[in-house]
Amino acid sequence: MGMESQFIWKNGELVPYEQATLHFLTPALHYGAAVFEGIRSYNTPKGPAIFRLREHVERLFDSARVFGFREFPWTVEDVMKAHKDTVRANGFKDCYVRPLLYLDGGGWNLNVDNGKASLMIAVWEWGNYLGEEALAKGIRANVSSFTRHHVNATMTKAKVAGNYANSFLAKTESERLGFQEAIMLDPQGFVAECTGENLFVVRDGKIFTPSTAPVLEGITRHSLTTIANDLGYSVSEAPISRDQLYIADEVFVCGTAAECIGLSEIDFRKIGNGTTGPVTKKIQDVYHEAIRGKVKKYEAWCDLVG
Ligand code: PPE
Repeated sequence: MGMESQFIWKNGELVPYEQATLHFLTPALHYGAAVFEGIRSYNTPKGPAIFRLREHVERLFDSARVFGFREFPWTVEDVMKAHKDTVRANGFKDCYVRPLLYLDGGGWNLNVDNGKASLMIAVWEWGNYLGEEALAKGIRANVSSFTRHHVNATMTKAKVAGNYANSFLAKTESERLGFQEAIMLDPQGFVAECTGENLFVVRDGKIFTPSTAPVLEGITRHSLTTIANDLGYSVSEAPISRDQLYIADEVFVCGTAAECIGLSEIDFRKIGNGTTGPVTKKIQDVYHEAIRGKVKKYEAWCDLVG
């Protein structure tokens, strides 16, 4: 995967890609003491636009607050502008955008207050996260042998870098077993989310998703819920058991990187017709139009880079 770009935004200025480096003794690297976002910019009829930029930047700040950062020298508006500047400077039409707010200089002794916050923003061209065939055919998933975080362990609302050790365990196991994604259960045994996506189940024309309590409050989850409601589907939050996945008509997962992808098979059991189901397809189609600024009522989700 080519992650190169011309510039990376670092603490207030755009620096050449090669210069966005860190010292080995940056505490964030040793303890995962950093928070991040995954954002995408898409080309729209009015030019490149960052999808739901404000919501992502607000969640970045929320993650920082949850982790314990108390001071950072930027406002939400500053950081939104920094994202646009970075996308514009690199000239990409479609790209993934990755801000990371990390604990820098002097943060040893496991106390956030002993370090300071630094922020970098990178962009790169990133195609379909779950593979080129995933869109039409769906992907095969397993239920992970690893449990998702307990709500009072690592704080599931925050995209803390260190939290992703749990995702690494599950995703590596899943791919080594020959699947493409892992579904993780919460400590009570109910379906939580995937390693980098939220999850929805369709049964008898109704859509269900786990409550946000133990999972990341996905922005794509919110967008798809809005689209599904506008298409006339009811979407409710409900506890979902492992066997409810097996007997669902459709299961789909969503995230900024993955977008909206159906699951064709879970734990060697075919889901529905074993490909992207009809409800998933309808929602997926509208989402793909919406992110590219082609649906009037969702135009406000596309923040023009200018
Ligand atoms: N749950 C998790 C654990 C998660 O990481 C993501 C995003 C989501 C749900 C969906 O959130 P949202 O993007 O707001 O709809 N995962 C990001 C990082 C993936 C990665 O490999 O890194 C993403 O999709 O950008």
